[in-house]
Amino acid sequence: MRPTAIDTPFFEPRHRDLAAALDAFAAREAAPHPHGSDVDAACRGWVRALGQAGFLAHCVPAAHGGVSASVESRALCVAREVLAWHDGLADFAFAMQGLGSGAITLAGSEAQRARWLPAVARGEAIAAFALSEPHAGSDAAALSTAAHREGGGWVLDGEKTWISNGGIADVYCVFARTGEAPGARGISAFVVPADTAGLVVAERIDVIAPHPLARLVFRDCRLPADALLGRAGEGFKLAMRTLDIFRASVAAAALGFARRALAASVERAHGRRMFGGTLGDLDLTVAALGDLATAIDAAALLTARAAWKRDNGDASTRTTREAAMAKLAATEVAQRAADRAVQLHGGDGVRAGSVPERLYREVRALRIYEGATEVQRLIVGRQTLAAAVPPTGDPA
Ligand code: COS
Repeated sequence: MRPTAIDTPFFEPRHRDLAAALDAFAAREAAPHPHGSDVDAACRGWVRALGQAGFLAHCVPAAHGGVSASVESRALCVAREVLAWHDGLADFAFAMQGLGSGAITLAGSEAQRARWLPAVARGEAIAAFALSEPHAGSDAAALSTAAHREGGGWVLDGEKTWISNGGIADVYCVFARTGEAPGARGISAFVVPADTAGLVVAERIDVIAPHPLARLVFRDCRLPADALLGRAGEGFKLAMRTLDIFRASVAAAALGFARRALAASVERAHGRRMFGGTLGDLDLTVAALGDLATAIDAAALLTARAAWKRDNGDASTRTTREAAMAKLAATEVAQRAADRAVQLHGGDGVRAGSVPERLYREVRALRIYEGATEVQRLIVGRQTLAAAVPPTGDPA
């Protein structure tokens, strides 16, 4: 497959080369992993293979084993669209290496970066991002896992849930309340190796598109002073900056699923005979596919814009709004595309193991994780309101 917007000016020849290399790699490596199979082993296998082939190097900066000086959003997007088209677990394995290590890339000390990033890039260490809690999902600033200073280090207590790579990760970036101020300004980030005493994988969580996922408990979990990631009290902003990068890439993964669903629908429309013609002869089918193709292209352009703007900005460039729009549009159209593929396949669309059935399960979580659709609407809506009525009273 070729990423939807790859031939627009947002992308460069090296992105087209990356897409072609990954497409060949994924076509070779993709294998079915039915519900009940060993998802940990499959995920580890993808991490190892992606690392050995050099693709995970796109998840970290060049100074620590990566490809570009700073992690390039367009490369992440290209990789995720291609991988998702082939295999949701391959996309997951790739993306979580980036998300899990993203806060270390953005704010880690030289020692933290040197310890973890090259190993993440080689696929020798698995990383995880631990923000969500049982009572703090969309309202991330309400998190209650706490860290306090003691004996020159930190003690972490609390619970995290829905942690991707939970149970197989070697390192977790954990966000905890440190109390410098109420709310978002009183949160800090920590690098917590998986073998730290007091960190327990309390529950493995099974979901409709299985991947390693867990609830973690921290009980009297003692960390050295240098486990602090970035500055104390700036953990919430660090989490948001990390999500700004990866939300656009979730959009790209959604495009991969959407394109695969559209391809399956087109194949079905051509091949399914009915009413003396084919399914594709029916105006209802034509219109539905037209709507989907348009919405997919629109989402692809939003995604490319978000990634391009970040890659072409400086450290102060915020792409929160663009990334939110991209994630919102792409994940919603992916859901519609998967649903349409199921509908056009009729009974075959709900047969366990069929492409539409797999896509239908795979796309659902994308509208929830890394900021639910409602959070993206909130972000875009708030910024729209702020822009329309500037506090100075000047025209927008
Ligand atoms: N980059 C840098 N700073 C950011 C930021 C960003 N993208 N987003 C917010 N901030 C800053 C704000 O500027 C503000 O700073 P000041 O206190 O200095 O003004 C601070 O962070 C708090 O921001 P805000 O008031 O907007 O926070 P809210 O509590 O209202 O939360 C949402 C905003 C809902 C957008 C946020 O909680 C969110 O993204 N929730 C979803 C979390 C999520 O994605 N979870 C999934 C985890 S991975 S599966």
